[in-house]
Amino acid sequence: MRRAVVLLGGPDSGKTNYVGRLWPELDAKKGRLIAAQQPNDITFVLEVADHLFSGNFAPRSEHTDKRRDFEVVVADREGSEETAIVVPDISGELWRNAVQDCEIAQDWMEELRRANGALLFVRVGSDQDVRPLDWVTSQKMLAKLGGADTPGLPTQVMLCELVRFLEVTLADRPDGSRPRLSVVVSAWDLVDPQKFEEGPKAYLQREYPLLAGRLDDLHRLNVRVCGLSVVGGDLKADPSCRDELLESGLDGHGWVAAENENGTWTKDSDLTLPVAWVIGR
Ligand SMILES: Nc1nc2c(ncn2[C@@H]2O[C@H](COP(=O)(O)OP(=O)(O)OP(=O)(O)O)[C@@H](O)[C@H]2O)c(=O)[nH]1
Ligand SMILES: [Mg+2]
Repeated sequence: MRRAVVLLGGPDSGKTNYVGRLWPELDAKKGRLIAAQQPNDITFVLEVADHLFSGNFAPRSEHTDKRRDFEVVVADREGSEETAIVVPDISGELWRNAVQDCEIAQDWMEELRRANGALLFVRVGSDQDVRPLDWVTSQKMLAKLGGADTPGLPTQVMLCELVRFLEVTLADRPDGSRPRLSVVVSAWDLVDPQKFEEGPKAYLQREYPLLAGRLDDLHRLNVRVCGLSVVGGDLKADPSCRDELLESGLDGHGWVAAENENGTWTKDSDLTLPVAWVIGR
């Protein structure tokens, strides 16, 4: 069976680094999902993984108008039926343009229709995050600028629109149940212990209240929120995380913050979790 899992999110939201980390995780065969066959062409994924292996985050996919697909056949560890998953990595710039112009290219539209699940990325501490401006102040500012430079589309407005795309396009799952959406708050290693404890849902409520409200009110999609750290720390600011990685490789580095039944959050070392849930039974 072939399933598409769509990866969406604004610029700099962590999509590419996740795809690059997902492959070594599937290949290590320790998580809920394992690679069942060697994929055909994964040059782009290997390139991203190489950055991580050498102790750096992979650079953003700015100005690439080509989508890059990661296709792999997976199974769960009990050796259930194999599922081919296709994870297209499209740059956040293109997603943002699609929202701004109210237009999605035909081939993505078809991909979304075929997909029965998606991962929506939001990142902690991104300088690409666009905040809604105070209306009065921004009017004054715009008047001063002569209206030349309009502020960009606020990130949470863009995210709400992406959720709407998903609502109208994603197909029901083969068993007739609602399509699933994993909302992934990436770079979750950057938050302090208290924020970690409150969890990524509370983070969304505080930082992107419009999006959080929208997610609470979704009837068509089954939503789960998680936090993500692709290597367990910040390779740019934390030399010890980098050294450890260089010494012992990717295996065992990185985690997903998942919600327990009692509402607490814990780290799960299985990085396939957001995808496993989306395609799982
Ligand atoms: N600390 C930390 N930073 C991360 C993590 N994942 C991604 N980042 C940071 O986020 C930046 C953007 O990540 P990308 O994977 O390039 O994001 P993207 O969504 O593919 O961005 P576009 O290609 O522009 O759409 C990286 O360069 C890192 O600086 C993480 O797990 N932890
Ligand atoms: Mg990218």
